[in-house]
Amino acid sequence: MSDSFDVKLEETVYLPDPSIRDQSWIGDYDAEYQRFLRNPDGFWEGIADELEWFRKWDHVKKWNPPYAEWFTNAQLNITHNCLDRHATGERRNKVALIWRGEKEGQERVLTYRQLYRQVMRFASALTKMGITKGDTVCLYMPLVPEHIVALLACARIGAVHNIVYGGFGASALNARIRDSGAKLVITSDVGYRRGKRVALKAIVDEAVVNAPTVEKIIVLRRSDPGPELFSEMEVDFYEVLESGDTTCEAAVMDAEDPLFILYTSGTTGQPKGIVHTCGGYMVGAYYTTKYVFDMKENDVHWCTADPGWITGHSYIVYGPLSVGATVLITETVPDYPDPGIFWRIVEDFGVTIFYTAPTAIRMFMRVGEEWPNKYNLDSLRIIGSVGEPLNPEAFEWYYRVIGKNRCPILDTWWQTETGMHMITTMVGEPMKPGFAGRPIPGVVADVVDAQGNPVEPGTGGLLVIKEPWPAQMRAVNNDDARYRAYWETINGYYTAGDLAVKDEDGYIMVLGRSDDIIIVAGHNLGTAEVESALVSHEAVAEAAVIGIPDPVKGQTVKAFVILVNGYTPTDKLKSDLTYHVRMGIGPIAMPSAIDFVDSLPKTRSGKIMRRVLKAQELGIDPGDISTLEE
Ligand code: 6R9
Repeated sequence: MSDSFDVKLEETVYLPDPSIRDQSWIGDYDAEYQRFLRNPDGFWEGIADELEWFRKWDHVKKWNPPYAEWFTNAQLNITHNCLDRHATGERRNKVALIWRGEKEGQERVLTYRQLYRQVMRFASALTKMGITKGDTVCLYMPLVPEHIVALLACARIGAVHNIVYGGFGASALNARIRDSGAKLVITSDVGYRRGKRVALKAIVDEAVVNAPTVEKIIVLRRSDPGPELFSEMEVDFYEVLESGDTTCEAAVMDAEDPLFILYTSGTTGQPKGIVHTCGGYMVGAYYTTKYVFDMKENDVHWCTADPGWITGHSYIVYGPLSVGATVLITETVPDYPDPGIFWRIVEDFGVTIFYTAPTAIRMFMRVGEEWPNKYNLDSLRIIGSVGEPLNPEAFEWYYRVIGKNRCPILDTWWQTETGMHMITTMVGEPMKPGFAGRPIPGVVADVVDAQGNPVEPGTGGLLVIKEPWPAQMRAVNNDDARYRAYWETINGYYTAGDLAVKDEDGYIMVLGRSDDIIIVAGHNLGTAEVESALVSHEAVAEAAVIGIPDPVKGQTVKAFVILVNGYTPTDKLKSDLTYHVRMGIGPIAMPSAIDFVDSLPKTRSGKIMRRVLKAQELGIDPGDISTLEE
């Protein structure tokens, strides 16, 4: 891990209209932050009290480092707060979910009452199938309302959901099913992407071979005519739904019962199954949705992520629904049928809060402002970014062209592990392009050296969180050592694995990963996962991958490959290997370049020094290479 280093900071400040702060839920950031510092447990208790519990807590938190419990002995069900609370009250006929397909006119709308009833019905049906509290259910679905119904139904009965992004291939899906021990897989015959069908069920068929825990597969049939279901294991989504009773009480969950497992890329070995629990996660997702997005009753919230990522869990589903908002979901990608499609959707549905990734913003910049300028974006109130650093050029473009110099930009830094936003510039506060901002009230973040000492403003270091927070992960599934490593690497602080720098005002700029994770278009990939996909090809003896800068995707994968004796380096082999990675992990992991090499730089202990490859590639100083083998 790198120690501290100097960073040149150039700052521009954008001052929002004072009315934004006056009308915001958060009000005065500094006062709120001080209020939190004076009484952290009291602060979180106040937030938790805004929600409904079946039984309240004995303690706000118990912190036995590195193990945390939040809201001990409290009882709740997150779906009660996302559904019952609204559907049995004044929001019953409020629109909960708007779905827009790829084609204009493909629209579905579900009110809170309708969503509530569908979820209960599906939850009841799952119970009848033998799914009970604590069972794991894997969801591998396109972004359609049934996806949201299925995941909420799991939460309603206390089944632990594991959502796997539909862009992952069979071997990645298999690894996740096996590690989580899923009993049931819920999928769809196809998804639609850029006008083409993506066969999801075919990938599930391959992934469940050698996955002995899987007993049933529920298939949502979207194509017409739908595929036949052959095996005993397979059941139709709507037949299942119809077999359910019209009501289904929410299971009484302990605050510390698991709610979901979500896999994120590990630096070494297999992806890590991050475990989140019911109580603390609910409070964190609710708090940040309401106070960071400043979500109000009439907002139409569009987070362009997929439920397969943490961003989708927290800011498509649990956060906005717990607040009682109207949520837009769509299968649409940003550049099909043309790069104006997102702005057209904003205009058509009157989106007020728009949350996307820097990679999309950079793509929009490249195609030009004539696309957004064709549409009326007056409904927008707040625009956000997540997934990687939002570089100042992209910030400025986003602020001017999309936000019309009027909407605050929320550049939100957080992780699968944190479950909720951690660092941003709260609405109404001065914004600094390139800087995510300051820790939100409730979070204590800092930039430190390898020993844990805070570094001076302008000096780069490691981003850490110093105090526990409710939505923190509780475990890495089946791997306590990897869980402990987060808290035990630097002085008992939570190590995020990111490099960062602070300025004099405490604003934090996130510089990128300090470890072996590559972020392609906002999606995290572990170098190890891509390398093992390459090595699984018969021609590959050894492989190393690095992230190289890409103007649109942030980074892309470059691979260095040593061939097995007897294989010849050809362009054909390059495309075979690219295809092989695509099938194994998915399109996002496909190398943009492959070099055939005779050897790889390694440490004496045999670890590949990707840093050296990277330095060579970028023509920069590789730093300390004393551990490099001959
Ligand atoms: C929410 C999410 C986490 C990693 C994180 C960091 C990068 C996320 C960022 C950002 C700079 C931001 N990251 N948001 N970097 N500025 N606003 O993306 O979770 O998929 O687990 O990725 O993404 O490197 O450590 P996850």
